[in-house]
Amino acid sequence: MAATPNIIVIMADDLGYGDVGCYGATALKTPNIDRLAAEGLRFTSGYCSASTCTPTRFSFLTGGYAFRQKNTGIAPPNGPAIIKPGTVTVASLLKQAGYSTAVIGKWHLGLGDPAPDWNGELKPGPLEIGFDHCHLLPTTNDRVPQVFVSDHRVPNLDPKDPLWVGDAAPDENHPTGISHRSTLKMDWSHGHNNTIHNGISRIGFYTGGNAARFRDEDLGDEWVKRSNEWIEAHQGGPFFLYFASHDIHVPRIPHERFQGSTKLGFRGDSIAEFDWCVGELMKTLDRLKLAENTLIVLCSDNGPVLDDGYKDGAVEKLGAHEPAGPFSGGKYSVLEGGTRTPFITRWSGRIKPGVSDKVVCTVDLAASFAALAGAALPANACLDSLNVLPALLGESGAKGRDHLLQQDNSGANFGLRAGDWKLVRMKARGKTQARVTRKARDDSGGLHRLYHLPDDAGETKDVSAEHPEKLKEMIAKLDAVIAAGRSRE
Ligand code: NG6
Ligand code: CA
Repeated sequence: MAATPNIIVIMADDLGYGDVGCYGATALKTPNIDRLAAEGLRFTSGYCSASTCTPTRFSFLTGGYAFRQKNTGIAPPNGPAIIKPGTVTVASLLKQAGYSTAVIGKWHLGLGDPAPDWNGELKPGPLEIGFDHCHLLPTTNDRVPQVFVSDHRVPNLDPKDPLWVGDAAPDENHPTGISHRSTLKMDWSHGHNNTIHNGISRIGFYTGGNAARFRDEDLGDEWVKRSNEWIEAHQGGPFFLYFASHDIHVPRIPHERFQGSTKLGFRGDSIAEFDWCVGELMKTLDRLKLAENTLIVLCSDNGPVLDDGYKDGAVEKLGAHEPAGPFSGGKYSVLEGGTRTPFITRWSGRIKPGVSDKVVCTVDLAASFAALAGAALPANACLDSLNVLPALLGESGAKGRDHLLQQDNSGANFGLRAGDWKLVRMKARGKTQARVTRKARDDSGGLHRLYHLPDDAGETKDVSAEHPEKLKEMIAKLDAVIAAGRSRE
């Protein structure tokens, strides 16, 4: 067993705590994720740092909370690279320690400066912040354009059919989800009614690049194929692969072979597809005899949502399934359901299988992997990333975080988890709240609320009146972490 193992971070999109079997789901089966958990460590307090995609991915890569930086909210189709070249990232730290590094899947952190040059060189991007290779879906698949970005280019672009991407329709006859609604193969429910591709209307407009466009149904297969090729080519290691699945984000269009495979509609079928992807990666490691030499971390970029803009049956077919498990809130929320997600580590032969209640977060992976790889963490980088490696590896006596800030997309609402206590601060209300469980929404109640998680995991009973001292202490702690500009010493 090598001291510096390969590392694969498998990040799901919008996967909730209760969406997989080993976290309690009974309405569908996730045999591969369950196997990963059975062979590794399943965290019951594993978090991402934000309840939407872009801020979580920003903080995962940079090791800093996104609310500390401007323009880290959900990135638009023509958004520039959010992480500036030269920034210390989890990838640059590992690269410096001798790792080969790649990101395959959804990016959603912007490309180019001041905007992506779709027909030219797409830089800066991942290759300017520590990745040797990338094969990307540039934003999310409900946003235009439906093309891949491989290293600095859109592959298969025909120069005679240039790709144009914009915020407004190029002309008044441009077909949209509004003008051609009856032709759509999946109808929209809110937003998502601009340019149509593959029978699905999206956010934003584009024309051209037809030879470069992909089919939504093939995304999962593409990520697996490309990842397998890259792992195989770098099997001598050490390597770091960030596998950024688009499942189970909208539009949920799993491959035909998964459509109808669960009772939960396309949302459940996309979970089945994601589970399949996890299984394929595990198979590759087994085939190459790398399981004992590879640390896998499985996590999600935010909690669950049902109707996120398309009529895909997620609401109607939910039945008794609880996407956020026992928690309230979900995507867009600072309640536990927004950021507490499936979080599993596996390193065969090294991590003793089990369950851990230690608090760990995706923002900690940069400092923890640096420690694992023996890379020096500069004093002024990755300021909110704590080295929780012993907890990730399940070492006895290991501590997790003693506190964690959770943010939503506004960057103005916060959760503070500290031990058994949870403080919620709601400054910005009612913009993007999503009801995914049958429990409380987080836009009702006062500015500050206090919950005692062991008795009230669902954050339904504000106990701030009963515990004024604790409330004061938690507010002071939240203010202090924000004001300090960093979490680690
Ligand atoms: C929202 C979109 C939602 C989703 C989200 C980003 C609307 C009404 N809602 O603005 O559909 O795309 O952005 O999701 O357009 S994330 O997981 O990438 O953060
Ligand atoms: Ca997401």
